[in-house]
Amino acid sequence: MSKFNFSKSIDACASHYGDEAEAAKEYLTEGLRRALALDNRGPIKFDEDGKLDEKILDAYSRHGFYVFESVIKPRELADIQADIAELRDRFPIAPGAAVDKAGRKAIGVDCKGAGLRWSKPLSDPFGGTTASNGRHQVKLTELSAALDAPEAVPFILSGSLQFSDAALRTYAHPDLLRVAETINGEDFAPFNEVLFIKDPGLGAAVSWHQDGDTHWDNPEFDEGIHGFNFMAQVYGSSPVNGVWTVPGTHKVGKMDVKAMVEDSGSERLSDAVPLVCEAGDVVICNRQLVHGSFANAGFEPRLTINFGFHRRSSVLNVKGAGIHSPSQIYTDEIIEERSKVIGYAIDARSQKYPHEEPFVYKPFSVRNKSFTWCDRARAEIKDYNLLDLSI
Ligand SMILES: O=C(O)CCC(=O)C(=O)O
Repeated sequence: MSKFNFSKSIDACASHYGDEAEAAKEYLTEGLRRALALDNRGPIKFDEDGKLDEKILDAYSRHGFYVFESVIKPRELADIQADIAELRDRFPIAPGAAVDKAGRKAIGVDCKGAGLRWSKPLSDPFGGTTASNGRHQVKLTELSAALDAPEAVPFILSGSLQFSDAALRTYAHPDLLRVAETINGEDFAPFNEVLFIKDPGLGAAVSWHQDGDTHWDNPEFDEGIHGFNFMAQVYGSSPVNGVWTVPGTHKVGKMDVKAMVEDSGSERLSDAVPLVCEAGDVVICNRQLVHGSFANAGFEPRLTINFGFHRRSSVLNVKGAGIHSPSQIYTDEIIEERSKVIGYAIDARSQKYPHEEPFVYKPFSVRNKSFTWCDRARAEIKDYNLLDLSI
């Protein structure tokens, strides 16, 4: 039997869809089967030059995503889970509140950058709105949460590296940064980092969309021009609570998602598959891929540590899209300033895992720049996400 058995959650989730319950159940079940039949999952492998294995690169290019299994080992995973629990204890008690549930100053309350976003349980807050330059073209079905559900639940935490040391350390995972180096070049640049929080019975949907905003009409357009996200799974990811993608759509430019929904006869896009993961797996997901997630009406939690990287040429001297941070032209100086968090993360990771060989980030090593993670550095990265390289 497969290690992935979500039948109880699939039944519970499908039952929220009323007349469409059977269709939802069939879609979730079939999607799981089709996802597991794809040839895009397994451990990270490198060739003798230290580059990502060619077969993995081919599968990533073909489908637009790849599930790297068991990247985060049990010790690190336990550290992340404990850190996230502590972090959540420090969230404001409600939207707009200044204190956490213990009456302490809550995280992010004095930050200028985007911080914690809340949502109505099982809603779709972005679908069919102008949020993020209108990239979520359709509204997904909003489901009814339990009568005792809170009015608003934590949904997305932006600028997450300033709030979670464990997320900061994972950001510098040497294998993941080597993947970023193979795909985006040794001068790769950061993008942005968030946590997606999808608690069972509460987590909201993120309607179908493509992430890129800037280069759709660029004569140099290709499948990698808007970069990729790593999606590290803290508790795993299922057809019910996970992101779904439409494989191959990262290659074909800007898509008409409304037409895709019409062609499929419902929001259940016919060619989509879910990202199916165990805790500790990390997905690499092309930002141009059509993707989204349904409201989590199942029993398993999902929390994704999202962090993306770009090719330098995609951001250097490019005007930002204004989605993740205020729009401006990304000069060399801005990119260098935003990249500091990579240096701090590598040192933070070395302090915790001194026996691991740290990643060497070439843009700093060629200039003999080094970084030390300490209280001063922690203060320095406050609001670092105001410089997210948003394209
Ligand atoms: O994690 C999710 O539910 C949505 C992720 C997503 O849309 C993104 O990373 O762009």
